[in-house]
Amino acid sequence: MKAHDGMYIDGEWRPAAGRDAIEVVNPVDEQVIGRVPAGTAEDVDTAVRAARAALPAWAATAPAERAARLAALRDVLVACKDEIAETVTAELGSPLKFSENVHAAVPLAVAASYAELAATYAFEEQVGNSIVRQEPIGVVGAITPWNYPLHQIVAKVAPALAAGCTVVLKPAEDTPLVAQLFAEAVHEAGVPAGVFNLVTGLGPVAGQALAEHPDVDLVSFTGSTAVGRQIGATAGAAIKKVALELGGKSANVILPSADLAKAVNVGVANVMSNSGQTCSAWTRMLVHREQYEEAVELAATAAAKYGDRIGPVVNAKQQARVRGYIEKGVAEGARLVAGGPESPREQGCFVAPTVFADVTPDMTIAQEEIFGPVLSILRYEDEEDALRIANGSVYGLAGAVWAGEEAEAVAFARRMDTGQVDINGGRFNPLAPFGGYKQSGVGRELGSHGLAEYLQTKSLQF
Ligand code: TXE
Repeated sequence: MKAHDGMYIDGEWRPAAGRDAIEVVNPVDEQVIGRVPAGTAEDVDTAVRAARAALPAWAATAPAERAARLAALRDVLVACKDEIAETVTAELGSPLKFSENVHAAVPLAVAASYAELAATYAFEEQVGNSIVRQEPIGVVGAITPWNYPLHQIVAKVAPALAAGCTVVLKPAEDTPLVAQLFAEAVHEAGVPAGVFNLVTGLGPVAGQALAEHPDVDLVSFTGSTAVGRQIGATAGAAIKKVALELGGKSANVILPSADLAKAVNVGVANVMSNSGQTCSAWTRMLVHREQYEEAVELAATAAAKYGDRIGPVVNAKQQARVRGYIEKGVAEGARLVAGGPESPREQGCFVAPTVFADVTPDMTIAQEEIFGPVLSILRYEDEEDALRIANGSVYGLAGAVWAGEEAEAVAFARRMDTGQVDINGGRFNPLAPFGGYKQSGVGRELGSHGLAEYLQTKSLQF
């Protein structure tokens, strides 16, 4: 795997301030596949200065010019989509087909959507006797996780650039290689020097330095609730805007009128996809008591078919964490019907696709984000009970409802305290806003709502 030994700052690869490096490990065989520099506060400061210096000119470019750069970026990403998929597979461990169809394909759709939105968005409008302008918020500090490594980057950088902001990105330490590939693509797309900068490094060092930097105007973070809380507190003290995309514990509500087999099978696939490392995964399946045993049997059969084909989780720490949750589920009295704490392979960070039945809403596995291939199936008495269970979470990121008629599912979805609901399966829409209610976060990503996060409003009265 190709790895740069520098930081991408002000349009070029520069040596890092310190000598420390981060080893990138493939979780399938736990071999080191590359090394990237571990950035320090000094690297972050250099990058923020470059972003600040580039801001006035970039903010003043015509939206059509920014749209052209984003379209060029999309084209470069299309040209290297195989390399993107191979890189994500190497550092995240996801099966190559999944990397091609999701990890490489989704960011292309998002980049394309922002190339279009940059050109069509109403950055200025007449309201009565005023002109209301949407102006870039300034220098953005973007901190991203490893679970959808390129998507998370593009979902922040593309709208920031469309808005006229400049960016310093600190990607996850587990998946820095695809971030370096992205920096190369930005360069090739002709984005001016300093508009996008990359500092690789550890969260508590480079990440924290970026989140606390006084010359960063907006911090956009995706990751754990614990770190999000810390970043939110720091930003609050500095009266600085933040966008936080945090954890989830989404409910998949199967109403009695639904096609049960379809709902269960798609539900299991949703949780196992990306080895369960999806913040919006439908990790709580809610089934009516009369259909409960049938659903449990269907889910156990579906999960057993996946075996180790879902790929490993990202690293040994996450593997231990997920296995700890599985052990806790057993200890708290849930019924294990597929998988379990033993790894399906001797080597690598694999976790068996796991299904728990007889899960009650108060159990740890029904409340905390596991971030692994683990499904909890809960029983409900009637629709009101289902709603109470679905909304009985500190999180509110996503969810799903299945019913015989779409209208019935929509009526239920309206009452869910969550930012996004898939109706009878749903399909990804790069223009639909994504983000959380409650402790799942602050702000929205994707589409025009995602662009608006990077803008501030000025009104001129005549
Ligand atoms: O997250 P971290 P981790 C959840 C999921 C997972 C758990 C732990 O439940 O099991 O979090 O994962 C940077 N200041 N999600 O430990 O640490 C870090 O370098 C500034 C959900 O990997 O939050 C990385 O770039 N930055 C989630 C990013 O934060 C800091 C996706 C995320 O890492 C920092 C990932 C600090 N003090 C995990 N500490 C989702 N919402 O999709 C770390 N970072």
